[in-house]
Amino acid sequence: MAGSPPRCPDIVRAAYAELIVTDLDRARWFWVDVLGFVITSAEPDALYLRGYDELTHHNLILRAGSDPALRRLAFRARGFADLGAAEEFYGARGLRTARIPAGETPGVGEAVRVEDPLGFTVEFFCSMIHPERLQQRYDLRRGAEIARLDHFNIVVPDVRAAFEYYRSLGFGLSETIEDERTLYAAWMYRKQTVHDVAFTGGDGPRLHHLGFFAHESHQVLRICDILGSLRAEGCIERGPGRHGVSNAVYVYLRDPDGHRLEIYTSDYYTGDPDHPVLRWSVKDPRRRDFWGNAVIPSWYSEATTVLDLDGKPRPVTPEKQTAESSVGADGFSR
Ligand code: XXG
Ligand code: FE2
Repeated sequence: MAGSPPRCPDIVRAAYAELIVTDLDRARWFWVDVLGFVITSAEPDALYLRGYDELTHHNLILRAGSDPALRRLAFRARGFADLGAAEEFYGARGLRTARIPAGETPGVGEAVRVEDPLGFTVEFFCSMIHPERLQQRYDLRRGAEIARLDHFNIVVPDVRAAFEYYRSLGFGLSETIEDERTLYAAWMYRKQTVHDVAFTGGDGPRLHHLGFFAHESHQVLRICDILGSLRAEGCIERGPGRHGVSNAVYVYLRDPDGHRLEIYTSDYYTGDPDHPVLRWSVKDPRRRDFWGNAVIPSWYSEATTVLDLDGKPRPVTPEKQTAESSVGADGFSR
């Protein structure tokens, strides 16, 4: 209809990501043998992985390639009409979109891929096959007993612009780190948890980490013990600890290509329509670790290159705002 605003896709949740890894056997060792992801299907150059609670085909694709990168982030949309809504929403902003036929990605129905205003390649799909349920196959569980994907954390040069864009996509805001002048970080959701997406200020677009849910904090500790026993303690980058923001228990790991992931558990429900925002002062030493432990500098500065719709690396724009690490009080800057 003439004059009506472009429709907005109804997003259900953060669903999966595709990472480029430089040695698929080494990546399989880390993600499957050590962390405990389940292989739903395998191709000579790709693995399709999920957690034990995930009822759909995959949460993560690992694809062999020459340089480590993020190929795309994928959100589940509610229905088929939302694919058209995504084309309208991004097309109206002059951004590239592409229709992807059903089955081009194993297990996934027809989809729409876009280059979003922040420079990320994002997919919207509304159907994915349901393989065998593994929730009660306790006999199969290994490693961190990953349950499912929880969230994406992306590095952006302008956190407020990222917040405004995701708000226009219908995301709710759960928590922030800020001062009177600057929004340093924000956590936003569609499913009823603290977040599906969060923003870290820095040179971007880059992927900061993929957050995977485990059911209990002992799984966070156990994966650290396993990595220590394997003399792979160098994969532990930050934590274990309890976050201030989200109240979750966490550890950040780096895979053999340097991609960062988080094992994350015990955050909280955000589904009430009047859910109140929790705003942390950037000067609060408990905001990123409730026990006041320092954030290692690499956590703020290192991140994964992102690819455009054609698979080419995206150039990064330098951080526009004051860096949180230069004003924060989390121990690193103490
Ligand atoms: O998932 C998260 C995080 O974005 O990875 C980081 C929840 C909280 C935090 S923070 O470091 O701010 O406590
Ligand atoms: Fe996270």
